[in-house]
Amino acid sequence: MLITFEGIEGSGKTTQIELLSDYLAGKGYGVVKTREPGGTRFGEALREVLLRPGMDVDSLSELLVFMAMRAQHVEEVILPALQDGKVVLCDRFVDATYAYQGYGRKIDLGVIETLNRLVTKGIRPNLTILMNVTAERGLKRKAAASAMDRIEEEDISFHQRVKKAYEKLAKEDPKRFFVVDGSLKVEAIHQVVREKVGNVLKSYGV
Ligand code: T5A
Repeated sequence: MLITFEGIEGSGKTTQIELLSDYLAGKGYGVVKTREPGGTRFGEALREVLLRPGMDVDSLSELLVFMAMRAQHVEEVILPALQDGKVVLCDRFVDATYAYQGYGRKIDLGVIETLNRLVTKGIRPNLTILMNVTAERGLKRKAAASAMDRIEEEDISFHQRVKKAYEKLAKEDPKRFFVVDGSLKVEAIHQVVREKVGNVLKSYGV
């Protein structure tokens, strides 16, 4: 079972993954918590370079590095965990590339589709939880929490395009996406997420 969390910067994905992971582990599920960009030694090393403030990265190069990291992540972490019957909780996955590189950087969506299919070996999330907050709110949270990385430093219109893109992706695939109001309190969001995930696990007989 692959459950992905998506959303703009500071939407609260990481906070919710931590809570959900602890909750599911407490219920006896085997849980693998992972993230993109990163998730492997190779990916975490590239993440640091890719997000370094001030690094000059061309859009196509950025796309290809995200895809290289995903190929390694699928092969080394996600596929083995799924084969082992684990519940995999992944902080960002394929949809982030459509939202950021496709709609944000305006790279052809067909190219992203082809590369995503290649590097994921056809794996698709069973459930995608989209944390929905305004770009202003998300960026304010991030700015209060830590220094901004290279992508977070993009102008507000870029982040607004990414937010709209996520909403569009969710509308196009309503069976897979579950949209959560990310402006609610942390515990209130966790309750909603927990209930949804519980129902989905039940529907898959997990
Ligand atoms: N990227 C990624 C691409 O461009 N293409 C791709 O294909 C992929 C995979 C790094 C960047 O990579 C880009 C997108 C990103 O720009 P990342 O690792 O997800 O992606 O970035 P992070 O910086 O780790 O995470 P985010 O910025 O997205 O933040 P989160 O995880 O959404 O938010 P979180 O939980 O860390 O919370 C942020 C702050 O808000 C508080 C938290 O305590 C924290 O201080 N908070 C709340 N405050 C009030 N109410 C709530 N409900 C709150 N929930 C959290």
